[in-house]
Amino acid sequence: MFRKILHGLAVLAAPMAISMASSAAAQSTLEMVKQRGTLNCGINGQLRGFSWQSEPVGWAGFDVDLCKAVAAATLGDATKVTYTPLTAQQRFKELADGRIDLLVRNSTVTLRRLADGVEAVSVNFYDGQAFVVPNKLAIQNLSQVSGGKVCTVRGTTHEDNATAWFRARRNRIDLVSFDTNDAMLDAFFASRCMAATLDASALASALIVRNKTADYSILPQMISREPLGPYVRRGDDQWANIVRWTFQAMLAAEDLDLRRDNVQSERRSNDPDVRHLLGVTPGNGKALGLDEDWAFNVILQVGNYGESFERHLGARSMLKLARGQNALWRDGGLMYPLPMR
Ligand SMILES: N[C@@H](CCC(=O)N[C@@H](CS)C(=O)NCC(=O)O)C(=O)O
Repeated sequence: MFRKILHGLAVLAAPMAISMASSAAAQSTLEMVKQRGTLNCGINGQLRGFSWQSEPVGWAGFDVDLCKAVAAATLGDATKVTYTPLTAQQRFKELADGRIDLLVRNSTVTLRRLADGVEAVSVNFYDGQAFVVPNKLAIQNLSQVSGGKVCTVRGTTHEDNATAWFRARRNRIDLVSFDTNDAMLDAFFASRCMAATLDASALASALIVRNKTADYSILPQMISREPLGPYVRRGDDQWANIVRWTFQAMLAAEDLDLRRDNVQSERRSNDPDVRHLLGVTPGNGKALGLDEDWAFNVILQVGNYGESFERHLGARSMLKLARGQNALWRDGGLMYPLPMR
């Protein structure tokens, strides 16, 4: 009898032991980042304005700022980031396999990507797919590209979008796909294609970096919506929330006019929204598993959304992109900060 009970216990105990071992091994992403002391962030690396490396600045850009912001929120230090440049094709596998904690790589939020097991937590840039053509071809609108060769990057949303757009108009194009942006642009500027297609922001960046604005034009027609945003691995809700609310803190800071140069003194503000955001009124930090000054660190070290946009993409940058759809909702854009309560 006793042996029977013992046996029964052993049968029960075995799965318990396995599940305890696996829960001890399954550290949360926040714990891993803290233990490592650095955030592993996957970026593009070839896209001036979004993620780009230069001396003596190091990595800089609008996407890089979001990596820095998450490091400031979680580690209190925006410089504690290890950047990994990834191709379009590699990016989601690197995230799913745990080699990066966060992917901020001009990545469109789509149904298939989410259904495939990664999680998009925000839209940090509303974009659309555009086409660039050489001025010498005198192309005025996109249908004139029908039947021609179009250069594109493998593993992007652009291949399907472009094929579908022409097919819907009973036309076709000859897609020529490359693994990297640089290889694609080299081919396009060497006249191997009639047009090249990318996110409009990426096209603007490429023309400026390669000094081609005089001889090439971006056609005004956009064929898709490309809501770009940060991705995290599925299955760690706390981490998803940390990234989501770090981005929201940057938007809320713009709305409340909290900037790098005034956030210190604004800690004495009487505005309840400011006090909640900066952790003077505690609670948000605890809810996310972070120090109460997490958002204060983001704003002090990286700045608000508008500051980041202007620095890397807007008036104060080489790209000189208009805020457009990326303006705050009260200025007619789509950026709508959620309540930080
Ligand atoms: N937003 C699109 C496109 C993203 C993308 O990868 N774009 C190309 C053109 S800018 C790129 O970044 N290429 C760089 C590379 O793969 O090396 C997507 O998520 O699929």
